[in-house]
Amino acid sequence: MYLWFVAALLFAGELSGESELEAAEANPEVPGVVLDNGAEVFGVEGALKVGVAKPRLEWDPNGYVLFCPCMGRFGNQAEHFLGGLAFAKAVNRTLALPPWRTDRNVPFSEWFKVEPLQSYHRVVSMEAFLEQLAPVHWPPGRRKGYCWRNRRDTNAKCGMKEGNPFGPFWDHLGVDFDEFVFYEFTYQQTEAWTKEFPPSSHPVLAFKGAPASFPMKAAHRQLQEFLQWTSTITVPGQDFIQTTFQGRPYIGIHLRNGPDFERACANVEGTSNFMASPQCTDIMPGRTVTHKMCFPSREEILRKTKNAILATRAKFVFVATDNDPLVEELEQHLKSLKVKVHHLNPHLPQLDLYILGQAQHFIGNCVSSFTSFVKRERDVHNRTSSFWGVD
Ligand SMILES: Nc1nc2c(ncn2[C@@H]2O[C@H](COP(=O)(O)OP(=O)(O)OP(=O)(O)O)[C@@H](O)[C@H]2O)c(=O)[nH]1
Ligand SMILES: *[C@@H]1O[C@H](CO)[C@@H](O)[C@H](O)[C@H]1NC(C)=O
Ligand SMILES: *[C@@H]1O[C@H](CO)[C@@H](O)[C@H](O)[C@H]1NC(C)=O
Repeated sequence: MYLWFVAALLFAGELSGESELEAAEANPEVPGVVLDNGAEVFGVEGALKVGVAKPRLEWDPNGYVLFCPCMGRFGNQAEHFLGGLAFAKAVNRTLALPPWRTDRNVPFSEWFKVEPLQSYHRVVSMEAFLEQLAPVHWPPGRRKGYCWRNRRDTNAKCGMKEGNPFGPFWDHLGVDFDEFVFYEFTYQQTEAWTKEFPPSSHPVLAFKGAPASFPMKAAHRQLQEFLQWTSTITVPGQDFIQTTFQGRPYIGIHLRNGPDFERACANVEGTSNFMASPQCTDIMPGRTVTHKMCFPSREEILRKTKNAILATRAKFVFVATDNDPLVEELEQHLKSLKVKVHHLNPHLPQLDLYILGQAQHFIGNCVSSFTSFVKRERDVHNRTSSFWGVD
């Protein structure tokens, strides 16, 4: 039953041309495969566009924003990315799309299309920026790193490449920093940025972390519209959905029920803000975070899933989790409704995100930024979502 899916995954793996990308990273003189006619083939989408000439980038006199999405895992990084994108637009600089950080650098365009972002603001891939523009406009020896510092902390250190993932991130891109610049204002103070750091003397603002807050600003959630999956994710995702549900509706649920969340949730009761919680507390004035939202009981999960099944008459549940998918418990509880429960545990967590995004209804964990990615994507498409512990 999963054979097609496995085949699709292998296929997608081949398309992503990992070995080619790695070779390109090892030797920046060879950015892609050069064809007879002088055209080059790049990465995932590029592999399909054989014969299209590589566009030469033009330097943007308004300057660039670079940053490492160096906090947390994918959900955190995605919230930070959208804030960084909004910042680049606010200061009217081109954004160099950072690679995502796992145990390696994943080129931005491996998982997300670049064109949709261009309809919001000027962006360029980090790899293309470094290959085509940096040698002339941001050469080694003239690379400044920008770090925030508290006004009173005159001994502050920047440490652009100190620790993991900061060091490996820039090493992977072949970037070292020669100088540091401190700033003391916030990312919202747009005028301060343009006044203190005009592009003429500060062409490239390379930040240690994302120029954005976490959790993200509510106003930036709608930027999710411009984050659109590539075929690396949609092809195996659609294959799984078609093979498993055959066009019929399913309920997607996200369970963050491992020991890390159990610990993290221990003392949340009554706090006003915890990790991604504004995604559900925002819309309910005076609402605080509860333990039930953060670490819902098995009863709550069974109850809420059953209600969603009753409301939609779906016959399938798709469970995404970092720990216990509760497959038997759910099937037992939904036995009289003849519901089948599926869990995939994919090699790429992004596949779980995609499949959750496509469900008839989604139930997620309000505190989790893995959930918040799905919630935002579903909001963009007018699909319904709810949260454990929130009625
Ligand atoms: N495949 C899969 N991985 C998950 C799931 N839930 C969590 N994870 C993994 O755990 C990571 C959780 O980190 P984030 O994505 O930053 O989201 P978060 O839930 O806010 O968690 P913290 O970063 O620990 O606060 C994800 O990026 C995944 O790698 C899931 O349902 N499926
Ligand atoms: C923003 O930057 C672009 C590209 O450099 C430039 O054409 C445009 O005039 C700038 N807009 C403003 C409001 O400065
Ligand atoms: C979602 O709903 C809004 C408001 O009704 C509408 O403008 C928008 O086009 C819808 N989006 C999609 C993807 O259906």
